[in-house]
Amino acid sequence: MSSVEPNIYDPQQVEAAAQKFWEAEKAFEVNETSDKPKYYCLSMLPYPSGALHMGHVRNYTIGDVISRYKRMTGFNVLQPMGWDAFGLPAENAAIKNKTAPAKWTYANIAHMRGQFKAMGYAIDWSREFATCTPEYYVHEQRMFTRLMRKGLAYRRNSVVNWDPVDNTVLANEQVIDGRGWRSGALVEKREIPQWFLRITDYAQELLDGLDELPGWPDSVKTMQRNWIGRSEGLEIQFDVRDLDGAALDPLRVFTTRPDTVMGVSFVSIAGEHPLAVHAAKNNPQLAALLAELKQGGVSEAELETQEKRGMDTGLRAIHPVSGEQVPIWVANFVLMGYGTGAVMAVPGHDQRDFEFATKYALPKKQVIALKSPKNDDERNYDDTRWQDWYGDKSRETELVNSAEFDGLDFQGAFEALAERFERKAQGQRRVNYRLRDWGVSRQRYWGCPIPVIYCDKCGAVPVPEDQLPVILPEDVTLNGTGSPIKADLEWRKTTCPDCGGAAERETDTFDTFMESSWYYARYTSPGAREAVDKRGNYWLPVDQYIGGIEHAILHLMYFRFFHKLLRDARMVDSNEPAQNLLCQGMVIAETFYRQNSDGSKDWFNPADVDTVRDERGRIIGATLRTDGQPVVIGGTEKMSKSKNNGVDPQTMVAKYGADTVRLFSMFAAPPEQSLEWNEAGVDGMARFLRRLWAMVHKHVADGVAPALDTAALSAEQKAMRRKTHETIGKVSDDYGRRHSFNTAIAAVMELLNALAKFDDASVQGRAVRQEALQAAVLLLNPITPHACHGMWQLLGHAETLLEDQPFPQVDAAALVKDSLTLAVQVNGKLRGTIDVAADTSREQIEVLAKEEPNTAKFLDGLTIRKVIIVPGKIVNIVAA
Ligand code: ANZ
Ligand code: ZN
Repeated sequence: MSSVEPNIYDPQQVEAAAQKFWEAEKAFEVNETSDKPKYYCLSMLPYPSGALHMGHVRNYTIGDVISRYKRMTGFNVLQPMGWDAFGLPAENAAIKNKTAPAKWTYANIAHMRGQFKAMGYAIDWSREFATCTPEYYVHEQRMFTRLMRKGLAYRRNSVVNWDPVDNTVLANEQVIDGRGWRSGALVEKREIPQWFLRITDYAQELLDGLDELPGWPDSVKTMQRNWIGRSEGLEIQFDVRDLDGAALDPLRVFTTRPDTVMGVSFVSIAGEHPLAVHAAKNNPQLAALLAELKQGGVSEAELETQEKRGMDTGLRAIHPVSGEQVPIWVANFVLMGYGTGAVMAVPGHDQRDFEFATKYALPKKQVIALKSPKNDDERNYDDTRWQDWYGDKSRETELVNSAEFDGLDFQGAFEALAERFERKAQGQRRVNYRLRDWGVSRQRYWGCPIPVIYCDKCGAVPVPEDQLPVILPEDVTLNGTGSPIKADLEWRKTTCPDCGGAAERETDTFDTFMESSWYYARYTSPGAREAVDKRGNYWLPVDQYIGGIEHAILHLMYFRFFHKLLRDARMVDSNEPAQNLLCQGMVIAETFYRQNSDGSKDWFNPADVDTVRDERGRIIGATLRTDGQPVVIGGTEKMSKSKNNGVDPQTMVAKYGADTVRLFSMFAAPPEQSLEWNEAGVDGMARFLRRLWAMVHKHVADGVAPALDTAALSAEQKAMRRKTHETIGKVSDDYGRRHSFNTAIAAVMELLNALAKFDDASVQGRAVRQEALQAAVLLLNPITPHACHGMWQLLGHAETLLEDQPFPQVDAAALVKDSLTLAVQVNGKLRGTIDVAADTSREQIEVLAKEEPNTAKFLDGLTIRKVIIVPGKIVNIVAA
């Protein structure tokens, strides 16, 4: 019992001792030679912003609890950690603090690593990496050049935000109300060449793969499905006539509703559509509109809400069925990047077309009707109620005013029209995805250099593998008006790998989502010459992934995409990177403020406010500690800088110890739900740990407990022992299957309450107590590993790694009840309970039930018709 001071619980000392032991033992370093089954538990890697916040604490504590539990139940557990170290905040901090982003980042990592270690996470630190080091990103660059050669990476023009004063490209988050964050200049849209990864090639597989992920939350899978946005439809060809009636190249539209084709009264095209550009050549008014449409937002949300605008191009389309001529209009809601950039407009049945046609007085026509209308309202089409015929999928509809297609339902019409257009070579079935190729170029400095060389003769050439990595210079100064490598002509200058002529390097860097798309694989193969080696197939897929729901779409999509790229490069065997996903809820806290005369608010940190609570724990009064004057209670919000309601984990750890912080963050809420931080609750957790420690200490003060003899136990001892084993059963299920850590903790608390009442100093009484305390320590170990490390020694064991102790097992014999509690009902209503010996006869149970005082009262004056006994549970007396 080397390092543990047994009398009182001293978290600082206990935690330092446990951490020292783990470190010396290299307790959590793992390899692939174990004969145990592997378990890869991964938490999303943090951005090294400077300090650990409570969101991190919650995320990594969940991962740590699962990791330690799995290790105790016989798995070879990998829990790694690294740093998502590239990104914009480092550039901003560098400008503000006049330092280099690299220096700021590495300093933050050093600081945060210390904070992580103080939390006692069971991490294999030998695998740690920062994604901003060449040793890491060389693999990313190599992968990219291979994707280029495969045609999966390509370059095309795409729109960026341009700050005309700072002469720089801005990230979306640097555009505030349409203006540059530093210069305040109105931001312009500019088209520049950028690199893309062909994720759309994997759209169907990314969609289908979701069906193979039963361990992912449905909400995440739904978001991914919507993001991929698969729609089945037809591409239909319309012949086109120029202003003078001459034939132009035909136009193609994509529609998911070919059944409405006879309702087409015009065609809408995007402003960038070639036909629009053609028509604008001799039409200055139209040209002006096209120029205007280029400005402004390109997000779908903006397009949905924008006022509909457009103009007749004067061109005409020939309806592919009726042969009629319909006008071609430019419309601001048609996206060039989706489908074909052209829409067959059906204002009788589509909302946007309806709004557009109403504004420009274009004809509307009904072609869909309800099959069995209930009244005249439903029978008589009225174009102000187009939704009635469009939105209601529950009603059967049929085609009308559609010549030979009349009477068909949606599916019938779809098939008939698809067949007709395909036969006449006027169209074909097509599947479209909303998913776009992933633009990976960023015009920022602090990112992984894109490994491409531009040669006047050879074009864009991938950097040869033996010339990788392309190293980002770290010793730079940032002035905020552009990337230092763009300004560094020496760095840019190089020779063409193909022709040997003078050439220039690409100065854009990768989107930082690139680094976080494959880091999970790198952890499996530290030091490997390629991104992953055969160790990848030992550890992958990840068994449990844990992170924030804010990553439900982008990160998790890219992560799945990269796994498929690695698979297709024969680096891993599996199809999906992670089998189970847990998205933890937010950490929230009360907010407090005072309103200034100008309407602005001063926010006060909860640590600086004294509160009064009602009997239900709700805050009903609050005063600022420094002046004693009231502050306004603002309600609970996600912890954030803007509301100044963050609680610093380091302060909490210094005050209470890491175990208390871990315990509170697991106890206060189930992992998926919001967790409200309140210090009274933290205090309660600290008291609980002190009490447990004291119980252990008091128990061992009388010397080592004798061996348990299960045959020699009294009824009370048996009952206490049953409680211990019921608790083991419940906690195992809560940890392993349900991830319900709060109820696991509550169960151990209950066990200790029972133990506190178990006042039995006899030989077997002490043995029963020893078993219960040992179980409690092992059960809590995943959550409060330092205190448990210490208490295990108090209980008479040598200092050891509790993760290598087997998790307590339920002794089925201990669960058998000598006596049973039965509910007694009269006509199905609960009237009382009786305790009976387990072997009591049915007849005897009937007698006891009828004699139960409250039951007897209800039976008074009634005749008993029947007694139904559900063994071990209920006695129901039927009486009238
Ligand atoms: C005729 C029609 C009639 C349509 C009707 C809808 C309802 P999803 O399901 O999202 O794939 N569309 C096609 N390309 C477009 C583009 N580039 N910009 C804007 N809208 C476009 O949507 C497919 C539907 O969106 C297509 O079906 C088309 O309008 C429109 F009662 O064609 B529909
Ligand atoms: Zn060349």
